[in-house]
Amino acid sequence: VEASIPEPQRAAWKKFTPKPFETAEEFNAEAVRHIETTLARSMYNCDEGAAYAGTALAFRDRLVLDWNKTQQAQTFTDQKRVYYLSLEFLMGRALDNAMLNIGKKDVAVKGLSDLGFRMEDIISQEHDAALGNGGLGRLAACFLDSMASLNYPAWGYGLRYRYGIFKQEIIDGYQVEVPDYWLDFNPWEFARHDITVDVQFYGHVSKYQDDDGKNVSVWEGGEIVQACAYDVPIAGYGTSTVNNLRLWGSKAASGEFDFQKFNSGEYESSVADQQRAETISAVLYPNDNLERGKELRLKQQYFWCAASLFDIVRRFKKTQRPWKDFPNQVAIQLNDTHPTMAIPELQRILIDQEGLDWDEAWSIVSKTFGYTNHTVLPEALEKWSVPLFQHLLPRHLQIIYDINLNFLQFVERNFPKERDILNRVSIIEESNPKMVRMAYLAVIGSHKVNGVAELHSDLIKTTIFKDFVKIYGPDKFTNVTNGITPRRWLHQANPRLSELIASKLGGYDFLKDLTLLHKLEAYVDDKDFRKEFQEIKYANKVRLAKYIKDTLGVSVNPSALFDVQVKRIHEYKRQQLNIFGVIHRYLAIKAMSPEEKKKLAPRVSIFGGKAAPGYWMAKTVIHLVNQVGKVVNNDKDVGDLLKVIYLEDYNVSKAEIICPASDISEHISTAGTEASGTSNMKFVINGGLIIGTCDGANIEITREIGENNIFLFGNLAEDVEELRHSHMYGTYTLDPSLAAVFDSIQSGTFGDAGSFSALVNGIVDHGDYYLVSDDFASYCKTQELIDEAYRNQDEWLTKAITSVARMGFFSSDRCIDEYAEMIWNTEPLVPSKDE
Ligand code: Z2T
Repeated sequence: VEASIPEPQRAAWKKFTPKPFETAEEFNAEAVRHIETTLARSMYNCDEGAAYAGTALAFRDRLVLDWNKTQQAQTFTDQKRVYYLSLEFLMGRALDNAMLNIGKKDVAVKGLSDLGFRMEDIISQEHDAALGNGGLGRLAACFLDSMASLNYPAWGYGLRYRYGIFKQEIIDGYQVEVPDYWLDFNPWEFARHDITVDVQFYGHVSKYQDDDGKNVSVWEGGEIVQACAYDVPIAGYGTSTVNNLRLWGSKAASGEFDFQKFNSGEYESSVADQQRAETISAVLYPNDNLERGKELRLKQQYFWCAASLFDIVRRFKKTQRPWKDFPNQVAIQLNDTHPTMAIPELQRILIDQEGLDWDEAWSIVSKTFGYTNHTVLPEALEKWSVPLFQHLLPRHLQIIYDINLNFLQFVERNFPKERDILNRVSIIEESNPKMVRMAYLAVIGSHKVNGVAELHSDLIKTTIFKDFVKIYGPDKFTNVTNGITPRRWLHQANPRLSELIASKLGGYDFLKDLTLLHKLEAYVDDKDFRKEFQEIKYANKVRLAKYIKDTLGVSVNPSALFDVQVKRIHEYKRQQLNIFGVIHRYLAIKAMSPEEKKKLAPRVSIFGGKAAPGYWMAKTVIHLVNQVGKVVNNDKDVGDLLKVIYLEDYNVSKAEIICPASDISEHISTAGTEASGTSNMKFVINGGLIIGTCDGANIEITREIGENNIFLFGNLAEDVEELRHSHMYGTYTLDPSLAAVFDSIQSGTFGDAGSFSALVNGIVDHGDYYLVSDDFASYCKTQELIDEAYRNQDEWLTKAITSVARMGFFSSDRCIDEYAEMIWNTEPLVPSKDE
């Protein structure tokens, strides 16, 4: 309050409130001013990078004015806020998104062209903000977009990694990782040097009795690391709401600690302390669906949770409400188990610092949190060793033991006859060393738990959380099927398609209510519409073909069927099934007569995606795809009929070029392993068809678009367990055409056979855990159906248009409304039109 301008002086202030630009001229005035002053450059050294910076700063100014107002209004009305805690926010580029959300892109296009620049060139200057691995991180980014667009008072909390996900180079067919230092120039963040939180690690716990004879625990000693806030404005589409994404950077705590060392001549060791502290927020762990139990990762998690909770509690305390109001004012969503430390941290704040009793505190805690699970893969479920925990966070370990004790007593009272259940549901796994099971802690500390697609939400109830359904009843568990923001994934990535849709639907309302797309079905037989739709797909393929030519030097025919699989490389996602299918096709082409060849639709198989640096099998798959490409692309017998492309460094901005350019995309995980998948949605909404297994959101996509419009194949989730069992104990015969593929690999067709033996042996000798052989025949058969379907371009087009029209369900706006209604109990705060 002391910081605010006194009433009598406010008129003077208001007179100088900056006016946002409206015209191309006014935009240029701002951009040029920024280039000349903020950047200290002139027209004699204004390259595209400088023009990007000037454009970004001009738009940033507009954003900041609305941001200030939004935050002010949210504080003033003091409604319930949502806090989305995620270790990953895979934002991609911000400029185009900002221009489209604000609605002034046309003005900037005109202005920049007056200065001699083309908008595409300027947009492509921006470095992706790649603070995430894949689906989980991109989902968080789509959710931020939707929460702002729907006017929910919501903040994201994350870590400000100095290095995002590594950049991938393909050298001699192998993945090479290059560090992604992205902060050289980032106009989208604001360092809040005044907003810091001290975070404690290590030390020990002492017990005292206070004056009332109450036991108090005090966490003492250890070391302090400082969290510094960096804020990123998150603009909504077609609204003035601008929410906040707060990212924490780590620094050595300033003050006596440092100072003492400095004065006693330990300058070097104080520099070392500084560097050790900064290490906490230095790098994003590059694993998707894998947890390796590293101490630094636990440090990251606690650092970020402690800083965020302190900040949230500080904001709540300013309202001077009683503690029991906390869950009515604050909803915290845990994006997977990574932020689970927020649960014992809030309990610790309430009992150790605010003096609440355990039960009162726990009732507040367990009403505040919701937990979203994103995987059932056992290797991705987080467990921390108790000794590590004890060392790093001794007080939190005690609190977790107490949470566990209370929980187990509750279970024992309710299930007195069941001996095993206590062992099964205990937060502490009685292994050597003992482990803290974070998913169980998240379930116990939250009021709702959700999966991310119907099948996945059913699976968590029958597998990993089965006992908890029995204990709490089924209502604690729910489903929110994932979605994507149509702003980035349709309007921004595919402006021509968006424009075509708008021309038929009478405007862009569908970008805020995606179910309006259903009206497109009326145009499925409209000649002009069909022609334009088809031309747009072709133009997008031409753009991708040019990109492939420019980056890889390979010419691909834009009339060929573009078959795309881009996602993290993982055995469960089965890129190996795809490349074995490609080899099968190659062998078939080699054996074809000229007549047969004439009937075959030319294909371009496009792969892209990063392997975790330590994931050797995934790297082998990348190598195989590249080796196959080398052979196939240079085989005169094949010509245009088949090309195999590996796109380097797949990321968000590349996805924006790739998704609109596919005819078929592949979503072919072993049934029951892909929790949802979200790129499937991005491809279909851009007029591509998909080949997929009955897994994750594929099932609901089928329900929505109709089974005639999707190519499904393979075994069902319910049969996976038995099939795996039969591999190990039954008689197992390798699919014969897969055997032929393996023969060609082993005879050295694609280079040294030894390089790929682990890949082959995993299937032939080691149980084929991901059921590649079981699904191979069905996969190849379905690929033939696709060849046939593609020959009938008219029918293909009908399928594509119908599918787009039926994708309304998959907007992340729908997800956010469901979370708000079922889990957060929050309402939008619609901004007022006036000042
Ligand atoms: C991730 O991207 C996903 C799940 C994880 O579980 C971790 C990461 Cl980094 C811990 C993905 C799922 O694999 C995918 O099916 C889902 O669509 C996505 O999260 C968003 O829910």
